[in-house]
Amino acid sequence: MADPAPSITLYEYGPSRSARCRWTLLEAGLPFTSVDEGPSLVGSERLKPFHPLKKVPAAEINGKPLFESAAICTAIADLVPEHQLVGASGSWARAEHDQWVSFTLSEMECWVWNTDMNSRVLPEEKRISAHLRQNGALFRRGARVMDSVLADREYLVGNRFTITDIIASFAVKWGQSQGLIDDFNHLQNYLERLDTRPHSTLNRIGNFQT
Ligand SMILES: N[C@@H](CCC(=O)N[C@@H](CS)C(=O)NCC(=O)O)C(=O)O
Repeated sequence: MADPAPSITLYEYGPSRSARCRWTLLEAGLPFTSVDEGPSLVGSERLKPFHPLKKVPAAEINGKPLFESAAICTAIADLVPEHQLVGASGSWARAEHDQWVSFTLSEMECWVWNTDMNSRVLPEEKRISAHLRQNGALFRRGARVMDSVLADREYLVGNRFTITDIIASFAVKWGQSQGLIDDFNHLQNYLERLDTRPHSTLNRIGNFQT
């Protein structure tokens, strides 16, 4: 008898990083319950059992809470190994997945997030604008690496679509929304290529409000 489908609840808000998890769930073909109450969900007590900072995304998978978008996407992909959405644990493809996820979050996404925080998310009196230009330069330093890697391949791991591309493309798209990849043609083509996938959530990015 086939295993029962896992029970999955995704706490999400449309344009947030939860879009990564929604896209992964759709690629995985897994049923899930969505809790999306708009921006009021972010920071609400409803999230406390699932995220210690009451952020989105958060998930409950088979009764267990999980936070951090990349961790949620990877856990979902591991539930459906037949879809080959991520390399198996212990494989070199998995090491490359971990490499690109870390690179995306620590060399690219943190800079555009800091810019958004200090230009539109935080209340005006809490914003610090002194390093906005530096944020852009540091994002571009990481993006240039990814752009050159994508010069001769279509996807980041194993030259096939995986959730690594879901995680990375969200940060690339975020950089595009800040005007930071205008001269990176391979990254622009990468976004266009990924956005042709029927389940792409790339068009959700932007317009984040808290
Ligand atoms: N590294 C986390 C970031 C989570 C995060 O900062 N989420 C934003 C929405 S995209 C949020 O909930 N912000 C509210 C806040 O910072 O208090 C992830 O990838 O899941």
